[in-house]
Amino acid sequence: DPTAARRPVESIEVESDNLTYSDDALLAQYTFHSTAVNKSVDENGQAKYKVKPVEKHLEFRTERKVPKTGLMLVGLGGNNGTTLVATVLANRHNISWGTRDGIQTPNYLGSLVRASTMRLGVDDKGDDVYVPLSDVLPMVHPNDLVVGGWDISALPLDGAMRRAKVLEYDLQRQLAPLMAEYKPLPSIYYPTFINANQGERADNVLPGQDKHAHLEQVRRDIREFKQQNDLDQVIVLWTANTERYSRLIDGVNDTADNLLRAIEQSHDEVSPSTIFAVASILEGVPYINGAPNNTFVPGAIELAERENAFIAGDDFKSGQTKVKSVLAEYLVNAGIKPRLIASYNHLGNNDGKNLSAPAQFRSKEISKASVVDDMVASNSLLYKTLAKKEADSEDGFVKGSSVEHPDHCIVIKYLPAAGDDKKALDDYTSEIGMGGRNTLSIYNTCQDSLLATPLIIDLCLLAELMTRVTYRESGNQEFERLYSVLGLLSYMLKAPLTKPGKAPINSLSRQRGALEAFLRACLGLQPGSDLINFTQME
Ligand code: NAI
Ligand code: DG6
Repeated sequence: DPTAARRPVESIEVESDNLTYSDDALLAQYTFHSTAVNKSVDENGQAKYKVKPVEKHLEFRTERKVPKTGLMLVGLGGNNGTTLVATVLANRHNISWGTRDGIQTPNYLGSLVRASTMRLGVDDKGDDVYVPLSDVLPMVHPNDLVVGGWDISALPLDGAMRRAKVLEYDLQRQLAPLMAEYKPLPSIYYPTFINANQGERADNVLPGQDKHAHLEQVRRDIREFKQQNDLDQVIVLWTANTERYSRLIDGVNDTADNLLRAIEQSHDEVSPSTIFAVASILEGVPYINGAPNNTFVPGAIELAERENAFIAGDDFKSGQTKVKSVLAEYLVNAGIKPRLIASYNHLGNNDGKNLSAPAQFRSKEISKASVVDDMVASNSLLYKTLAKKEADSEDGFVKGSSVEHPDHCIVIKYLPAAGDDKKALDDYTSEIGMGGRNTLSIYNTCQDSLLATPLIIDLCLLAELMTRVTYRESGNQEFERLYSVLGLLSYMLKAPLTKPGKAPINSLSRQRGALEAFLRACLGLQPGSDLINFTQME
């Protein structure tokens, strides 16, 4: 029975009236607790807060059958694409390889879902019990993913893996025959969106400049991939070159209908990534943006909402920025005031080569810089609200911000000899007590693609899960899908896309906390709390 085969062993059994098990679903009753705050300022300038605890009664329904899932990568032949396929194949076929340190076995280290645990509760001795995240709800195993996709470079993946220079020779040697079977589909190439230096690898492109024809071709590709591999679900993920920003133009990309018309008219400002996003939305498959491009122009978000489709982005949060989202939070929450954050890195892979032009670098600079904004804004004791004139001044590093901000700069240099081993240096200089200064100097080096690959896996596995969860407020008849923009995937993303008008949350611990709370809610369990542990109350 193929259905049974696709249902992973559920190792957690909840004994509670809050959770009902049926053959095909978990039905959880969940009370969501929040705190409503009304802030005012009295005549003496003193802030006053009126607070009300709020409860919302929800039901979550999670389908238990795990679908046969395909992952289509845009940028399949790049460093991340080839490393992802190689990682899945090495794990699936249990291929070990020799290194100068001995024999290395395959694994999914770096994946939140496959290599991390969460605290489920306490045992009868009061000791914490941890479970792998992958065991909390039925989820796809990455070994079962059917991977395919597009690249503007035709090189089959054995050659593309060699070109990427990420993996050890002995692993490449063993994987080569399996990798050779993967051949990227021709893709959309509009040269103005990526660095001109990428032109030399663009030998696998869809003909012509008719953007509507390109949209239809990508839609056909998704349907055919699904059909040929007998898939129940497909996730499309952009891990192709960083594009320059698309200009936001009223009447072109501001609404869903205007965007569709702009594609019909092959408007210059419609990027390849936006066409992939629109194709995925129209095919009803989740689309995730792993690069900093502003793929999700307002019209694309509106289209996703209208079609009840799932989207998420932007830009994998893999190394330097992940650390920043932890350090900035630590400093600001400790009452220490970061005054200066300088982040440099140099790398020598094709990503670095593409980012060496100003327009592509600018996309990356925006997403890397935004990650401290909410933490800075959270502490008005450290950072003052600026008067309008001050906020608009050109002097500061951040223009137009209404909150005082640390000086923050991002520098990326392309040095080919560094290959995929990115070297990142950060200086965090903060103000401490009584006018003192504290400098933290971070040196972060790793293979960039080996950090990014597990994030791709997590994004795919969690997005798939989120397509199987529906909810309703008590009293409502119909179950609804989650909101189109999957903000719960923020942990993996540098500049989390949110519902228009909602500010992103960049704190890594809050991002992880929200994911854990979601998984627990689907089992009818409240979020974990350490109150008892720390107070030693029985
Ligand atoms: P890469 O340059 O090795 O791979 C990108 C691939 O996309 C290339 O094979 C290129 O031929 C292809 N491509 C370009 N335009 C395309 C199009 N329109 N359609 C299909 N294929 C296209 O880069 P890498 O290192 O794999 O990174 C991929 C993306 O992920 C980049 O945008 C990068 O900025 C982003 N990223 C990477 C992180 C990492 O740690 N490796 C972290 C955060 C983001
Ligand atoms: C150089 O910064 C290249 C980029 O693509 C990064 O490697 C990538 O965005 C990862 O960034 P971070 O800041 O999370 O290490």
